[in-house]
Amino acid sequence: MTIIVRGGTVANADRTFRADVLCQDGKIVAVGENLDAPGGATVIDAGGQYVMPGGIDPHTHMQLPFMGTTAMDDFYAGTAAGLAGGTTSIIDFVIPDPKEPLMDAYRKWRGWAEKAASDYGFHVAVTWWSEGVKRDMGTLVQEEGVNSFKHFMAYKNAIMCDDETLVNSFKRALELGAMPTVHAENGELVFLLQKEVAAMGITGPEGHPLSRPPMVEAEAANRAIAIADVLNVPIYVVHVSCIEAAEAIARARARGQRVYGEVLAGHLVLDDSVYRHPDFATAAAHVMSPPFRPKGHQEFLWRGLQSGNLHTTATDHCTFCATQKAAGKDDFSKIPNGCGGVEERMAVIWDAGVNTGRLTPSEFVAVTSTNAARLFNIYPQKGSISVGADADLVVWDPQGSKTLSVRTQHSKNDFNVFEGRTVRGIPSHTISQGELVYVKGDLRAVRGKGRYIKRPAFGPNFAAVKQRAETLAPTAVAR
Ligand code: URQ
Ligand code: ZN
Ligand code: ZN
Repeated sequence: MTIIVRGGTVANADRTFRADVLCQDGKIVAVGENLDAPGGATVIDAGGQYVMPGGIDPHTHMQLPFMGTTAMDDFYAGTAAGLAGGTTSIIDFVIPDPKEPLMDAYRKWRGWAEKAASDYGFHVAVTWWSEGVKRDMGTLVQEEGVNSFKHFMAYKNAIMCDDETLVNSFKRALELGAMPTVHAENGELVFLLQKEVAAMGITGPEGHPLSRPPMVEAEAANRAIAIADVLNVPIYVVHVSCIEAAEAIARARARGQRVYGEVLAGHLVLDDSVYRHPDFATAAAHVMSPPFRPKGHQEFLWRGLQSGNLHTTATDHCTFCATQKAAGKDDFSKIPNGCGGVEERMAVIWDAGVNTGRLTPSEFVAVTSTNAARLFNIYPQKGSISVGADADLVVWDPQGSKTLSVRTQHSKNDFNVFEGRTVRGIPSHTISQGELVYVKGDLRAVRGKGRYIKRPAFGPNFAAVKQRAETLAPTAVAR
């Protein structure tokens, strides 16, 4: 298919400029003014609109088996919803059970993802440690194009990993040129606080944030950052939700440490009042970890994105319906943790970020696409409107408006955490692999069209990091 996007303003992370964009055979083949289009090309009039790299959501959990159930949106429904919102790639997670070989889990998730409608990659979680895990990490990097390994510091008695696993896995990641990432909450503190909150007679969703205060996140963020610093390996902190964790990242970066932070659209615009909603289903629908925080935290997260101390935005799309959430009707610690957002992320961040002056259009592109592509080593194949890049684009109508609602979402879930929010700035067209997959409300996602995207290990910069570690290592004292 040949598509020419005419008359728009191209917005890349580095600049915006007037240009047409010609897409052919799944690639961008020309970017420039007054381009000629071969006969039969599909013409999209992008006048008054931006032409941006398709969004990359670096944090989703499609059809995740978790807390005794399975997330509602599978890899087809979830990626189709993403395309409707301008997101053309996701990076999801392979999460082995403790003692499950990483390669077994990886093959299982690869099978599940074959139904995806858009391109996808996988972070692989290290949930236990053995020589076999170490070996599988090597196979995943060298043969399967995985360059990031996740570590859950929360979820005790499930997928939580201890310091021994963190240290061994971070060290292995450095050897392999892979990025360690962390869910930074102290799972032991959560476990104790859940019992203490329950002992106070609090069983409803209002107990969830009480059992996970910001310092529970900050302790883990500081610990993971310190381990990474000692081992001299970069680190990526997912879903940074609070001032204290964002400050930990800023402090480390000010000292020159390679620390990167991710923020969820939900944490940027929602606050903890949702947990005090009188309706259980509404409050429970917002139970995710880390929890939505008191109002003051959001502005600090926005400033983290503005200042470059936080780098990517994501959704942690992991949807559970009311019936599933009701598992925690009498005990908030049993409410499956997770919320949606893969379709709404870009519009929510444009409306609350660009329309308010917090972000320029280029900064918007950086935090919704390009930075994730760079950090996970798929730039400029992804995250760029440039010749040779994949033809993953979104034509963005800054004057378009819609009210976000469960009634119009494409997610299979029965709740929308952004319910009723009217946004200005929405996608008019989404192009994925050079095909028109979304046109002004008409979703044309194709089941199974998505491709697994290999992400190469990091090259010389990582080697330099490793080499520096060796030079810094104390020399043996001759006695
Ligand atoms: O912790 C995560 O990232 C997964 C299990 C999704 N759930 C959540 O509450 N964030
Ligand atoms: Zn998490
Ligand atoms: Zn997650």
